[in-house]
Amino acid sequence: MTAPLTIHPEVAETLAANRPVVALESTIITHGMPFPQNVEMARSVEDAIRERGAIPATIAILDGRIHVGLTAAELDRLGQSPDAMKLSRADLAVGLTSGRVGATTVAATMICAKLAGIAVFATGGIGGVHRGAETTFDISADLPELGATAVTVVAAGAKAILDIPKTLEVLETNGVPVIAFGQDEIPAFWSRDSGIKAPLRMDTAAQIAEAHLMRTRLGLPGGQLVANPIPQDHEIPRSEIDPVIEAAVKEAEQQGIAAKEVTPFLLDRIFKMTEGRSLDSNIQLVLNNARLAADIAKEISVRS
Ligand code: PSU
Ligand code: MN
Repeated sequence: MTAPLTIHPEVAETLAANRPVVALESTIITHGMPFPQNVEMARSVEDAIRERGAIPATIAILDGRIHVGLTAAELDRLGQSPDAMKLSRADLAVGLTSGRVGATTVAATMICAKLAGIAVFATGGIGGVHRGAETTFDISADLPELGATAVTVVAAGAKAILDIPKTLEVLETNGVPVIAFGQDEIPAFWSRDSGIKAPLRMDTAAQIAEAHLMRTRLGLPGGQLVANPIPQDHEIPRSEIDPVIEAAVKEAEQQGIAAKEVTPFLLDRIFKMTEGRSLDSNIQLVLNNARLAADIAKEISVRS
Protein backbone atom coordinates (compact mmCIF):
# COMPACT_ATOMS: atom_id res chain seq x y z
CA MET A 1 0.00 0.00 0.00
CA THR A 2 1.58 3.24 -1.11
CA ALA A 3 0.41 6.85 -1.20
CA PRO A 4 -2.26 7.63 -3.84
CA LEU A 5 0.02 9.81 -5.95
CA THR A 6 -0.75 10.90 -9.49
CA ILE A 7 2.38 12.56 -10.82
CA HIS A 8 1.93 14.50 -14.06
CA PRO A 9 4.04 12.75 -16.77
CA GLU A 10 6.17 15.84 -17.42
CA VAL A 11 6.93 16.15 -13.69
CA ALA A 12 7.71 12.42 -13.42
CA GLU A 13 10.09 12.55 -16.40
CA THR A 14 11.86 15.63 -15.05
CA LEU A 15 12.33 14.07 -11.62
CA ALA A 16 13.55 10.79 -13.12
CA ALA A 17 16.19 12.74 -15.10
CA ASN A 18 17.23 14.58 -11.92
CA ARG A 19 16.20 17.86 -13.49
CA PRO A 20 14.73 20.76 -11.46
CA VAL A 21 11.09 20.75 -10.31
CA VAL A 22 9.37 23.34 -8.09
CA ALA A 23 6.31 22.37 -6.06
CA LEU A 24 3.46 24.88 -5.59
CA GLU A 25 0.65 24.83 -3.04
CA SER A 26 -3.07 25.10 -3.72
CA THR A 27 -4.60 26.71 -0.61
CA ILE A 28 -3.30 30.01 -1.94
CA ILE A 29 -5.49 29.31 -5.01
CA THR A 30 -8.70 28.24 -3.23
CA HIS A 31 -8.52 30.16 0.04
CA GLY A 32 -5.84 32.80 -0.49
CA MET A 33 -7.09 34.73 -3.52
CA PRO A 34 -10.41 35.35 -5.27
CA PHE A 35 -11.39 33.87 -8.67
CA PRO A 36 -10.33 34.65 -11.41
CA GLN A 37 -7.10 36.26 -10.14
CA ASN A 38 -6.27 32.99 -8.35
CA VAL A 39 -6.18 30.92 -11.56
CA GLU A 40 -4.36 33.68 -13.47
CA MET A 41 -1.79 33.84 -10.67
CA ALA A 42 -1.34 30.05 -10.66
CA ARG A 43 -0.76 30.02 -14.42
CA SER A 44 1.68 32.91 -14.46
CA VAL A 45 3.62 31.38 -11.56
CA GLU A 46 3.92 28.13 -13.50
CA ASP A 47 5.09 30.11 -16.56
CA ALA A 48 7.67 32.00 -14.49
CA ILE A 49 9.14 28.69 -13.27
CA ARG A 50 9.36 27.37 -16.84
CA GLU A 51 11.00 30.57 -18.08
CA ARG A 52 13.61 30.05 -15.39
CA GLY A 53 14.38 26.53 -16.62
CA ALA A 54 12.47 24.37 -14.10
CA ILE A 55 9.18 22.47 -14.23
CA PRO A 56 6.27 23.51 -11.98
CA ALA A 57 4.22 20.98 -10.00
CA THR A 58 1.10 22.45 -8.43
CA ILE A 59 -0.19 20.05 -5.77
CA ALA A 60 -3.86 19.44 -4.94
CA ILE A 61 -6.26 16.64 -3.96
CA LEU A 62 -8.71 15.54 -6.66
CA ASP A 63 -10.89 12.41 -6.75
CA GLY A 64 -9.20 10.81 -3.77
CA ARG A 65 -5.66 11.22 -5.10
CA ILE A 66 -2.73 13.56 -4.55
CA HIS A 67 -2.08 15.28 -7.88
CA VAL A 68 1.48 16.50 -8.34
CA GLY A 69 1.38 18.75 -11.39
CA LEU A 70 -2.05 19.77 -12.65
CA THR A 71 -3.41 19.93 -16.20
CA ALA A 72 -4.95 23.24 -17.33
CA ALA A 73 -8.43 21.75 -16.83
CA GLU A 74 -7.57 20.54 -13.31
CA LEU A 75 -6.23 23.96 -12.37
CA ASP A 76 -9.45 25.59 -13.63
CA ARG A 77 -11.54 23.10 -11.67
CA LEU A 78 -9.58 23.80 -8.50
CA GLY A 79 -9.78 27.57 -8.92
CA GLN A 80 -13.56 27.38 -9.20
CA SER A 81 -14.19 25.00 -6.30
CA PRO A 82 -15.67 27.21 -3.57
CA ASP A 83 -16.21 24.10 -1.42
CA ALA A 84 -12.61 22.88 -1.62
CA MET A 85 -11.32 21.63 1.72
CA LYS A 86 -8.30 23.39 3.20
CA LEU A 87 -6.06 20.45 4.08
CA SER A 88 -3.07 20.50 6.39
CA ARG A 89 -1.19 17.59 8.04
CA ALA A 90 -4.14 16.91 10.37
CA ASP A 91 -6.79 16.50 7.70
CA LEU A 92 -4.88 15.37 4.58
CA ALA A 93 -5.84 11.69 4.98
CA VAL A 94 -9.50 12.46 5.70
CA GLY A 95 -9.56 14.82 2.71
CA LEU A 96 -8.25 12.01 0.48
CA THR A 97 -10.75 9.40 1.71
CA SER A 98 -13.64 11.88 1.40
CA GLY A 99 -13.18 12.12 -2.38
CA ARG A 100 -13.73 15.87 -2.22
CA VAL A 101 -11.63 18.56 -3.87
CA GLY A 102 -8.86 19.49 -1.46
CA ALA A 103 -6.32 22.30 -1.40
CA THR A 104 -3.03 21.69 0.36
CA THR A 105 -1.52 24.20 2.81
CA VAL A 106 2.21 24.70 3.09
CA ALA A 107 2.39 21.80 5.58
CA ALA A 108 0.41 19.38 3.41
CA THR A 109 2.20 20.49 0.22
CA MET A 110 5.55 19.76 1.90
CA ILE A 111 4.35 16.25 2.78
CA CYS A 112 3.19 15.62 -0.80
CA ALA A 113 6.31 17.16 -2.37
CA LYS A 114 8.50 14.89 -0.24
CA LEU A 115 6.46 11.84 -1.26
CA ALA A 116 7.00 12.78 -4.92
CA GLY A 117 10.73 13.46 -4.45
CA ILE A 118 10.58 17.25 -4.93
CA ALA A 119 13.08 19.28 -2.88
CA VAL A 120 11.94 22.88 -3.42
CA PHE A 121 8.59 24.57 -3.00
CA ALA A 122 7.50 28.17 -3.63
CA THR A 123 4.59 30.01 -2.06
CA GLY A 124 3.54 33.47 -0.88
CA GLY A 125 3.35 33.29 2.87
CA ILE A 126 3.56 30.51 5.41
CA GLY A 127 1.28 30.14 8.38
CA GLY A 128 2.79 31.05 11.74
CA VAL A 129 2.09 32.09 15.30
CA HIS A 130 -0.99 34.31 15.21
CA ARG A 131 -1.18 37.50 17.23
CA GLY A 132 -2.81 36.65 20.54
CA ALA A 133 -1.60 33.04 20.35
CA GLU A 134 -0.87 33.20 24.08
CA THR A 135 -4.64 32.95 24.58
CA THR A 136 -5.87 31.26 21.36
CA PHE A 137 -2.97 28.77 20.93
CA ASP A 138 -3.29 29.44 17.17
CA ILE A 139 0.03 28.25 15.79
CA SER A 140 0.04 26.99 12.21
CA ALA A 141 0.92 23.37 11.53
CA ASP A 142 3.28 24.80 8.88
CA LEU A 143 5.88 25.47 11.59
CA PRO A 144 6.35 21.94 12.97
CA GLU A 145 6.13 20.63 9.39
CA LEU A 146 9.15 22.74 8.43
CA GLY A 147 10.92 21.04 11.32
CA ALA A 148 9.93 17.56 10.14
CA THR A 149 9.97 17.42 6.34
CA ALA A 150 13.04 18.00 4.21
CA VAL A 151 11.79 20.52 1.66
CA THR A 152 13.20 24.02 1.11
CA VAL A 153 10.29 26.48 1.14
CA VAL A 154 10.59 29.93 -0.45
CA ALA A 155 8.14 32.48 0.99
CA ALA A 156 8.06 36.26 1.36
CA GLY A 157 8.64 36.18 5.09
CA ALA A 158 5.95 36.25 7.74
CA LYS A 159 2.88 38.31 7.16
CA ALA A 160 2.23 40.97 9.78
CA ILE A 161 -1.14 39.30 10.51
CA LEU A 162 1.18 36.99 12.45
CA ASP A 163 3.36 37.62 15.45
CA ILE A 164 6.74 37.62 13.71
CA PRO A 165 9.03 37.32 16.79
CA LYS A 166 6.98 34.42 18.18
CA THR A 167 6.94 32.75 14.76
CA LEU A 168 10.75 32.94 14.63
CA GLU A 169 10.97 31.46 18.15
CA VAL A 170 8.79 28.47 17.26
CA LEU A 171 10.77 27.90 14.06
CA GLU A 172 13.99 27.89 16.04
CA THR A 173 12.55 25.43 18.57
CA ASN A 174 11.66 23.18 15.64
CA GLY A 175 15.18 23.37 14.23
CA VAL A 176 14.24 25.32 11.11
CA PRO A 177 16.88 27.54 9.48
CA VAL A 178 15.22 30.85 8.58
CA ILE A 179 17.26 32.41 5.80
CA ALA A 180 16.64 35.99 4.66
CA PHE A 181 17.60 36.32 1.01
CA GLY A 182 19.92 39.21 0.20
CA GLN A 183 19.23 41.28 3.31
CA ASP A 184 19.65 41.14 7.10
CA GLU A 185 16.04 41.71 8.13
CA ILE A 186 13.29 39.16 7.87
CA PRO A 187 10.90 40.52 5.22
CA ALA A 188 7.25 41.03 6.21
CA PHE A 189 5.37 39.81 3.13
CA TRP A 190 3.93 43.06 1.69
CA SER A 191 6.89 45.04 3.03
CA ARG A 192 10.58 44.34 2.54
CA ASP A 193 11.44 45.23 6.13
CA SER A 194 10.02 44.07 9.44
CA GLY A 195 12.43 45.78 11.80
CA ILE A 196 13.48 42.29 12.95
CA LYS A 197 16.81 40.72 12.11
CA ALA A 198 16.59 37.29 10.47
CA PRO A 199 18.48 34.42 12.12
CA LEU A 200 20.43 33.70 8.90
CA ARG A 201 21.21 35.45 5.64
CA MET A 202 22.22 34.10 2.23
CA ASP A 203 22.82 35.97 -1.02
CA THR A 204 22.76 33.31 -3.72
CA ALA A 205 20.60 30.35 -4.76
CA ALA A 206 23.75 28.21 -4.80
CA GLN A 207 24.39 28.82 -1.09
CA ILE A 208 20.83 27.82 -0.26
CA ALA A 209 21.15 24.66 -2.39
CA GLU A 210 24.40 23.72 -0.65
CA ALA A 211 22.82 24.14 2.77
CA HIS A 212 19.86 22.00 1.67
CA LEU A 213 22.19 19.21 0.55
CA MET A 214 24.30 19.51 3.71
CA ARG A 215 21.19 18.91 5.80
CA THR A 216 20.61 15.69 3.84
CA ARG A 217 24.21 14.59 4.48
CA LEU A 218 23.70 15.26 8.19
CA GLY A 219 20.51 13.20 8.21
CA LEU A 220 18.46 16.15 9.45
CA PRO A 221 14.82 15.53 8.70
CA GLY A 222 13.41 19.08 8.45
CA GLY A 223 13.34 21.73 5.75
CA GLN A 224 14.60 25.27 5.30
CA LEU A 225 12.58 28.47 5.19
CA VAL A 226 13.87 31.05 2.70
CA ALA A 227 12.41 34.52 3.28
CA ASN A 228 12.59 36.41 -0.01
CA PRO A 229 11.71 40.12 0.10
CA ILE A 230 8.98 41.41 -2.23
CA PRO A 231 10.41 43.40 -5.20
CA GLN A 232 10.79 47.07 -4.30
CA ASP A 233 8.38 48.44 -6.90
CA HIS A 234 5.53 46.26 -5.58
CA GLU A 235 5.97 46.63 -1.85
CA ILE A 236 3.45 48.32 0.42
CA PRO A 237 5.31 50.22 3.14
CA ARG A 238 4.66 49.11 6.72
CA SER A 239 3.21 52.49 7.63
CA GLU A 240 0.46 51.92 5.05
CA ILE A 241 -0.31 48.22 5.52
CA ASP A 242 -0.03 48.01 9.32
CA PRO A 243 -3.21 49.97 10.14
CA VAL A 244 -5.13 47.85 7.60
CA ILE A 245 -3.85 44.67 9.23
CA GLU A 246 -4.77 46.00 12.69
CA ALA A 247 -8.31 46.70 11.53
CA ALA A 248 -8.67 43.26 9.92
CA VAL A 249 -7.35 41.47 13.03
CA LYS A 250 -9.84 43.43 15.18
CA GLU A 251 -12.73 42.48 12.89
CA ALA A 252 -11.75 38.81 13.05
CA GLU A 253 -11.79 38.96 16.85
CA GLN A 254 -15.14 40.75 16.96
CA GLN A 255 -16.71 38.21 14.59
CA GLY A 256 -15.29 35.25 16.49
CA ILE A 257 -13.33 33.95 13.49
CA ALA A 258 -11.19 31.01 14.65
CA ALA A 259 -9.02 28.07 13.62
CA LYS A 260 -8.49 27.49 9.90
CA GLU A 261 -10.83 30.34 8.88
CA VAL A 262 -8.53 33.00 10.38
CA THR A 263 -5.94 33.30 7.58
CA PRO A 264 -8.46 33.30 4.66
CA PHE A 265 -10.67 35.82 6.51
CA LEU A 266 -7.81 38.24 7.15
CA LEU A 267 -6.49 38.02 3.58
CA ASP A 268 -9.93 38.69 2.13
CA ARG A 269 -10.52 41.69 4.41
CA ILE A 270 -7.09 43.13 3.64
CA PHE A 271 -7.60 42.73 -0.13
CA LYS A 272 -10.93 44.57 0.14
CA MET A 273 -9.65 47.34 2.40
CA THR A 274 -6.74 48.08 0.05
CA GLU A 275 -9.01 47.84 -3.01
CA GLY A 276 -6.97 45.08 -4.53
CA ARG A 277 -3.55 46.67 -4.12
CA SER A 278 -2.51 44.05 -1.58
CA LEU A 279 -3.72 41.32 -3.96
CA ASP A 280 -1.58 42.74 -6.74
CA SER A 281 1.47 42.81 -4.44
CA ASN A 282 0.68 39.30 -3.25
CA ILE A 283 0.75 38.02 -6.85
CA GLN A 284 4.06 39.77 -7.57
CA LEU A 285 5.76 38.34 -4.50
CA VAL A 286 4.66 34.81 -5.36
CA LEU A 287 6.16 35.26 -8.85
CA ASN A 288 9.37 36.51 -7.29
CA ASN A 289 9.49 33.49 -4.95
CA ALA A 290 8.81 31.10 -7.83
CA ARG A 291 11.85 32.45 -9.72
CA LEU A 292 14.15 32.06 -6.73
CA ALA A 293 12.79 28.57 -6.03
CA ALA A 294 13.52 27.59 -9.66
CA ASP A 295 17.09 28.86 -9.26
CA ILE A 296 17.53 26.86 -6.03
CA ALA A 297 16.07 23.72 -7.66
CA LYS A 298 18.54 24.11 -10.55
CA GLU A 299 21.47 24.51 -8.16
CA ILE A 300 20.39 21.40 -6.23
CA SER A 301 19.98 19.34 -9.40
CA VAL A 302 23.47 20.15 -10.73
CA ARG A 303 24.97 19.12 -7.36
CA SER A 304 23.14 15.83 -6.85
N1 PSU B 1 -0.53 33.06 3.89
C1 PSU B 1 -0.86 33.74 2.77
N2 PSU B 1 -1.65 33.16 1.85
C2 PSU B 1 -2.12 31.90 2.03
C3 PSU B 1 -1.76 31.18 3.20
C4 PSU B 1 -0.96 31.80 4.11
O1 PSU B 1 -0.44 34.86 2.59
O2 PSU B 1 -2.86 31.41 1.16
C5 PSU B 1 -2.23 29.75 3.37
C6 PSU B 1 -1.07 28.77 3.13
O3 PSU B 1 -1.58 27.64 2.47
C7 PSU B 1 -0.66 28.39 4.53
C8 PSU B 1 -1.98 28.42 5.24
O4 PSU B 1 -0.04 27.13 4.63
O5 PSU B 1 -2.65 29.55 4.71
C9 PSU B 1 -1.82 28.53 6.73
O6 PSU B 1 -3.07 28.39 7.31
P1 PSU B 1 -3.17 28.19 8.90
O7 PSU B 1 -2.74 29.51 9.46
O8 PSU B 1 -4.62 27.89 9.14
O9 PSU B 1 -2.26 27.05 9.22
MN1 MN C 1 -4.24 28.42 12.55
